[in-house]
Amino acid sequence: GFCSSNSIFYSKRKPLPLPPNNALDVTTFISSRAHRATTAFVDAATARRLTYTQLWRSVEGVAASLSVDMGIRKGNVVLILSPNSIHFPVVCLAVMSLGAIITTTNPLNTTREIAKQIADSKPLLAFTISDLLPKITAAAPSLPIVLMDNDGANNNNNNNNIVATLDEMAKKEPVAQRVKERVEQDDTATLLYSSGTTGPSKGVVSSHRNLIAMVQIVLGRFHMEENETFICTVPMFHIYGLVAFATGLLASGSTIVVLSKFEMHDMLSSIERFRATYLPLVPPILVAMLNNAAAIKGKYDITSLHSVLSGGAPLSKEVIEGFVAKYPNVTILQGYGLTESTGVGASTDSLEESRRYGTAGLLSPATQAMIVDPESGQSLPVNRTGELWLRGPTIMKGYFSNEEATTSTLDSKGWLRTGDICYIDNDGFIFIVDRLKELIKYKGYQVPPAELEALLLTHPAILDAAVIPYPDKEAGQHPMAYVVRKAGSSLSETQVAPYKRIRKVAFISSIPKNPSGKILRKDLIKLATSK
Ligand code: AYL
Repeated sequence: GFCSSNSIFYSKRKPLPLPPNNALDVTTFISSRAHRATTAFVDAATARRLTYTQLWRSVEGVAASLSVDMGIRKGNVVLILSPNSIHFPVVCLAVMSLGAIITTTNPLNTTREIAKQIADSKPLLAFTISDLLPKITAAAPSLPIVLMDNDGANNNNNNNNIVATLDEMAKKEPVAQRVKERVEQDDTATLLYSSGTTGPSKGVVSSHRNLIAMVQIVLGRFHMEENETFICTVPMFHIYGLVAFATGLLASGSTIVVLSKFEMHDMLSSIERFRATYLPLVPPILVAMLNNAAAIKGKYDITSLHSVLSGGAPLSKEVIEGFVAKYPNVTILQGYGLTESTGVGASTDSLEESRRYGTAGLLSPATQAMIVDPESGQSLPVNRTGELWLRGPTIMKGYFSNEEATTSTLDSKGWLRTGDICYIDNDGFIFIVDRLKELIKYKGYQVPPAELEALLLTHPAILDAAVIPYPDKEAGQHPMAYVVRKAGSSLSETQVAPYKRIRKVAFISSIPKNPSGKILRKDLIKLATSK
């Protein structure tokens, strides 16, 4: 029978063993599950390998250097601005091992966007690569920088902000007089940025407890009797990539082949070359794989692949069915979650579960749900549609120095409002049917409409504006703007990262709003998609 009481839905997965000792950081938790014999990371471009032994040695060296040479202490924030690389996890793990906080940002972000995040999170130090040096120095002219690539150091010795290279730090003697501070599970570990249900991006405060629980969920999710080889092409700066490739999977001894960014040919040839077995993706890449299935199978040997995971945005029934038909030997799995739930809130575990087409899966272990009617605030039973609320050990502590956003998203009993419209069926499977929150998802990336609206309003010719999602087969959604003009003039689109660019504009005489001034987005979405 279905397990629910007081309209709370409980997880049907095997319960999670959570470590009882309070004094524990996520890095220690992961590294204590030693898998020293195997390869942790492979750089897809150079085939350079990092064994688990080398990984943990580097993490200890970087942590010692952060502590002794740079004075980084518990609670200090450290920024990483980097594409995926085999060094990215080393930086994250070292920072978190000290009880310091890692904040990540999208390398595509503009100087203006990065400056905003720096002003909010106040990092004491940044890790970056030489290609991104101009961006970060423009965003924060006096922020000390560690270079993650050695070539860069030789070519940039006139940049006074560079304090070290990652390579030097990794070689530091770990037994050096590192200042050992006690790290508690409730201490903050990560600060990732998300717009949540409304407004601009905010820092999501996740604790070591949140991440440790997520490590356990990731381990339970991939039944790994044998060693798996994963392809990492989703970004590590995002919660999806971070919980898999910079933390969770390292506790299983998996091998991770790292691509610096997504590129179809590189991804497919890496599967062939490294005999990869497991491929976590966002929906647009699955759509592309489906549309080019014949050419792909003719050109690449991807027979080693047994599972593809789709997460971060909805995947249509048609694409799932098409994918299953075109790649019959590959199990397609679903993952649903939020930055605010520190990753996976629900997932499917087998082809059989995924074949309940359209489901996001069963609740993660130890995770509870309610379906709440947005009108009445009542929790609803099975098969009724409302807003999904989540509770459990992975739910964030709150938004960073933003009491107002925190209290409107997390209630006093620990429930997180996801802003997703869902129902839960008789067997406990979650179906996501719509989004209550403003968020636009372009190729899995977050695009907060409020940021684009604020930007549009800075234009002298614009009186008012509203930004909504516009459906797109390949990208999932595009940002579309409704604009009320003052006088004829052209718009600038270059003040935001390319993934946030408005791809469709319509002019309107006034923006529909409710009496309190809130934009009636649903009316505009209806208007935009009605023709
Ligand atoms: P954020 N189906 C439909 N919508 C989804 C799905 C999905 N499978 N996953 C995420 N979303 C939407 O913070 C939904 O609206 O994290 C949700 O509220 O960038 C929003 O995206 C959250 O966006 C995984 C799988 C982590 C997923 C994730 C979370 C990534 C998205 C690890 O293995």
